[in-house]
Amino acid sequence: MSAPHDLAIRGGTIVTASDRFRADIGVRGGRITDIAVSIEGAQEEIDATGLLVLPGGIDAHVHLAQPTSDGTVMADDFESGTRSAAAGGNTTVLPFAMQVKGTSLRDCVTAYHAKAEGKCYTDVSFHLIISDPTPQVLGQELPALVRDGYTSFKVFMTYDDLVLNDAELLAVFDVARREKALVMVHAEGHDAIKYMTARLESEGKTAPYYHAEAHHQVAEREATHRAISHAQLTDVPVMIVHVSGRDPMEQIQWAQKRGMKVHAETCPQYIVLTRDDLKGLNMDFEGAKYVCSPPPRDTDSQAAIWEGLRDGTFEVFSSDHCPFYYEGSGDTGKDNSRARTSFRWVPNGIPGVETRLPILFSEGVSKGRITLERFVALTSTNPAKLYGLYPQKGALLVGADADITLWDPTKVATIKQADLHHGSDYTPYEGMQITGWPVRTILRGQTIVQDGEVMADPGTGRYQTRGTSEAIGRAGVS
Ligand code: DUC
Ligand code: ZN
Ligand code: ZN
Repeated sequence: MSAPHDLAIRGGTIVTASDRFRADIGVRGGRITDIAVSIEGAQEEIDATGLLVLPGGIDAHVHLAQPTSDGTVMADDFESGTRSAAAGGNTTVLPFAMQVKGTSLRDCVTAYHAKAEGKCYTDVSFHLIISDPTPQVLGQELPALVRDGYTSFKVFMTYDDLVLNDAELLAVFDVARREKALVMVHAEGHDAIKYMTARLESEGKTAPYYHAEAHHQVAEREATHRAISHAQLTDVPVMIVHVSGRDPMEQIQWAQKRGMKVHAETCPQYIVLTRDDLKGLNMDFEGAKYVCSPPPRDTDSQAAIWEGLRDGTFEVFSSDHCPFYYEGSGDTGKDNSRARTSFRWVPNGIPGVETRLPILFSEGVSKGRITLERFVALTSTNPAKLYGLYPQKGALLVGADADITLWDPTKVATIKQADLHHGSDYTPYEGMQITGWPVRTILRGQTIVQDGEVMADPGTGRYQTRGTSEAIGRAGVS
């Protein structure tokens, strides 16, 4: 008689967003078919004694193979980016299909699918970026794409190539309400950043460090409040992404206390880096390795972000993996000839898809700042709920995809570029001591990474069409 399960995971401690308990898991046909104190035999047996059994990580904010307008090159395509994600304990990532101004949104999505096809180690699903909200885009393309399962999109309040003015933001929010999509907002005030940049440059302050002054927390606070106001006027839920510090967080809490549907995401760089990292060794160019937007702030903001992670202000913890080379070849990296003349030309973004889960686990769970259940909620279950993947993803339930990460809570490691699987030539977290590490990543019942070794072929990951966000539909985000 054939074994009842394809795979049995035995002896581990299952952790969900609300619970932890000792049980075995049975898998058949890529789905969880059994969760019980003891299950029957299987073709493949995994002994998870001493390990945590977690729903696979879902990184809801990554940038892969995104076009740039300045000659710099993104260091990860779908192959290296999802390989790195899998090695870091993730089973699904959500990158952005970015509309290039003057082009059709649908064509951008089609081109992005072509880049991903046959390349992915993890499952993927795309958010959209709306940079050109023409009547055609708002009236036809965007509604059709939402109905096709692209149920979230991002808008920018800064960057010359991407910024939308207030009228455009309101028009996009209105489409989101009508079509039941979740809007993600990059909240930094464009004019304030431009003013600060010009002033700093006129004072000869051009080193990478001054990026952190130009992208001041006040400009983020102002834009966060403006985004919230627009969401209130249009009566639509919003997700404020990559919140960096106390000031914007307080605006979010102000709205949440009044019952507004304002959701928030934060990222590793805001709990373990500060703006001083942008100084490099002595205000030298090495600081460019930490240039991202919004930039890391100070220790008071780090403490505030931890409060927000604990008290539920933040529901999602993503990497904002936006990988560039530091050196690159020719002028394609952060260290390019224009960037040497001013911080304004340093590409904004840092790699982090592989280190997101270990950093939050080590700094959060191992140091007693957050519970294991909260870790799972922030990194898997809530992103699945908020981006329309739940309960197929983000859950250890009978019938869910068998996307599972086995986690060794006692494993001590040091983050080193040499050990990572991404395309970048550096990590901003070099030398960080970590307690707790993912030791096996299982996608739909198949081991894709074990002890840092990639066990699957590119193309194992599949595209996931998504449903409506629970921010719009049901309540229940933990
Ligand atoms: N916004 C992001 O979401 N990622 C990197 C750069 C940026 O500005
Ligand atoms: Zn952004
Ligand atoms: Zn981003």
